[in-house]
Amino acid sequence: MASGDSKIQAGLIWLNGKLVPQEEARVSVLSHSLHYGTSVFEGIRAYETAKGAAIFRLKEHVKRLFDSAKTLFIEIPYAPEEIEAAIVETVRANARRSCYIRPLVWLGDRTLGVNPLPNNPGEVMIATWEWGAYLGDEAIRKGARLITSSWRRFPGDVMPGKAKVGGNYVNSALAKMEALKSGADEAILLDAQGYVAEGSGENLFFVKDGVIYAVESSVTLPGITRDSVIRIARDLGYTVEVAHRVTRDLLYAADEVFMTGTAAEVTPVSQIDWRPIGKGEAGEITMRLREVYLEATTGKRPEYEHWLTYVG
Ligand code: PPE
Repeated sequence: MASGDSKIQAGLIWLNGKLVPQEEARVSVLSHSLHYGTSVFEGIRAYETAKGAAIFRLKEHVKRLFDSAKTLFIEIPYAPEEIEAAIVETVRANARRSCYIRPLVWLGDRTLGVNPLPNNPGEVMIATWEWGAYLGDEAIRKGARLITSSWRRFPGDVMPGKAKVGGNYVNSALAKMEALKSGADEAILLDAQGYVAEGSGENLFFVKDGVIYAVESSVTLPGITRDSVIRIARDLGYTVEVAHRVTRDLLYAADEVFMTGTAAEVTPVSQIDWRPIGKGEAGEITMRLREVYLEATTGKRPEYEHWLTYVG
């Protein structure tokens, strides 16, 4: 998102209990997490609705943040309800109609050396900024071009892939840079056995003969968008199966492929490893799911309103 001289415009940032201007939201250069990647985070979106900004699946994201922190023995010095309230407060304070929300928990400068214990409690910040189409507007219109990365997604006994740990994203960043430098938009990471795991920041789905398959591997992040899209697809009457041990050639032969993520929302895929998927354009079922997903996030679908937290 930020490139060249541009800078993220986060306005007021919630830092350890107080809202402060972005310029004042500073951390120690001796933070354990800066040195070793021992942070945990979330990515959430707020959408503009007829009743003002609403945060999509806030509770589920905050729950995952606490689960991630537990994995690293990081103590979050607030209750989940306090973090939820702080997120609402941050969106409200910045008068955002819609935005991306990044809660981050990290270890401060009480200890260095690999052992982070007992560098607790963690520090907490919540920042918001405007973030458009994750893979660009063209990827939404024409479909994203993916390559299979030479970087594998780490197995669960190497890194905790079910947790959103900062250090995990070195793996994602390597795959993403490889994709961009190869002229593609995004990377597919295979797991250690060579089966499809996910994108660098998205879960993967494919459609074959009218059935929707959610790609699953033991190292796939349990995506909240993925869960929402499975629910929506079933409610629309589609058959959705969870597909394990998906090889890349299964994706090449699919009628449609798409990716889901908080940032990516529902993004169609037009090419994988330079092979057109289906007609080589955004798929019909994909775009139907995208449409209903965006209706759900923007409060146009009463049946999914329980997923929204109005900022007020
Ligand atoms: N897999 C990975 C590796 C991942 O990072 C994400 C989210 C997902 C799947 C989808 O999860 P969910 O957002 O709960 O549906 N990626 C976040 C990070 C994006 C970034 O560049 O930073 C996101 O979409 O917020």
